[in-house]
Amino acid sequence: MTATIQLRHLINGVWKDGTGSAVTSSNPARPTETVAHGLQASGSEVDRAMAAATAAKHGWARTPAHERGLVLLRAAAILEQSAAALGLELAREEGKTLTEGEGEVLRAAQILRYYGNDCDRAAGGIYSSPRRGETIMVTRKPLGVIGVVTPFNFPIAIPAWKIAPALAYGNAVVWKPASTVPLLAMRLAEALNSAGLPAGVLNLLIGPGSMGSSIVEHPELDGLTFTGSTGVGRSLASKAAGRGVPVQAEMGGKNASIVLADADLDLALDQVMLGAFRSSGQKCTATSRLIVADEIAEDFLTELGKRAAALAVGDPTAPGTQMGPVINEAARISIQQGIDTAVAQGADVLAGGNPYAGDLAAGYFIAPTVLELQGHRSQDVWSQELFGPVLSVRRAGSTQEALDLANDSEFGLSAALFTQDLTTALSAIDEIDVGILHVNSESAGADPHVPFGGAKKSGYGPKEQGEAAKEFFTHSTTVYLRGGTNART
Ligand code: UN1
Repeated sequence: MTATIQLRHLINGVWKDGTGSAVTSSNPARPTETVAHGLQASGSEVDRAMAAATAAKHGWARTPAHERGLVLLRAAAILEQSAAALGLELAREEGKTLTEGEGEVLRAAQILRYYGNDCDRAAGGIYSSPRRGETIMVTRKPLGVIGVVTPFNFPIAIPAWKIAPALAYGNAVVWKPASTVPLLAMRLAEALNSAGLPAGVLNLLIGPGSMGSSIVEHPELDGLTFTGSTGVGRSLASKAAGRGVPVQAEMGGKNASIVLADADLDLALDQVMLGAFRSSGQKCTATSRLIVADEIAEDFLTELGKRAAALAVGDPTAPGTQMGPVINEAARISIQQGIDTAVAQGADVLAGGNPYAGDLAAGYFIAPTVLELQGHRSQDVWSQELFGPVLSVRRAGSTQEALDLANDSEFGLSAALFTQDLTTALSAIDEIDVGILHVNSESAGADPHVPFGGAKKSGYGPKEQGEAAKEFFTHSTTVYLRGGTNART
């Protein structure tokens, strides 16, 4: 039995107990086991955090970018040194496997390194002027105070990919993580704090969902970055936009994998399994729809059903476990309801489908589920994001039909296409309407130096990562620069 950890908030460089109601994070594999416990922040703490960030923002903006970068690089080293311990805490608090948990901590470190190093790269641009004796220069300045609202499913990597660029480009941050994963939030804030971040530059508030609105409605807010559910994202985005505050919201996905007849089927099986079931399907980039070419469907789906049924589901901290629980009871209930509705609407169950009995029934486990949908009747499980280990399948009679089915969604975050035919791949790149397309790899995954974000209803505002992050977290000043005399040559 591991001791319960005390949750605190970081406000103006000081760790403080909250003054709101109790908050507990528990192990979703064994819900009676408390991981961390404390008191939530309340409205007065939001005010103090915003005031601290506002007071700190000018000093941080004026700190040489190289020095800001060094803080991020030191924080990356701290995470790397403690990856095994933090990976275990992540698995206990969020429920992904130990391997995935440790991998996520290292990914957060990689993100911090990318932005830490980016502080020593180009800070703007120089353009030629149509006028003699003049140069046009574009410089970048931080927005100011950024509100960061993050989801449960990547408790440390998603915060890192928002907070690292916000800080690298000179902003101060007020951060509200999902209240189900406060411990990992504290760990990232601790790493940045120990790395030498000045007081007030990063403030962490653990609080209820409504705290997102308090942050967005705060008069001192200069920008908002959000990842999470479509409903919350749209509500926060509309509040921010209504106040003229720049906003970036990363929301839902209903990502398709297409397996064509000429694909390497073994590769496709491996990748579809990873895309659908890693992190218990709780990624906005997870594969939740599968489209299989008619010619190969029978054998492919039989093998897929077998592999899904054979996944080792259980305690995510136990060696050998391939899939852990979902985050909480509400998620377990809504995902199981989604499965039950699909079955009632005529789906064939190729794997999973039923709630667990026995040991696993005590945790928030959902069986890896593969549902084949018949014909083209409308089915909720085809269109609605369940955010769990549930894969719905349709067969396609032609490549064109497969591509049309992939586009049959209000969302457009990611997709995966399995084919060995370059001509087909090239035309699919044009036709599939998504922000991220994987050719012959799973639908999830993201690198810090390239744009991340969706098409259609998956996102609102600019993309994340790489140059896109620099665009979002700064504004530009175009400088028409001439010498100070009349002698223009
Ligand atoms: C990934 O695909 O590895 O919330 C990252 C999410 C995404 C991140 C996905 N914003 O799942």
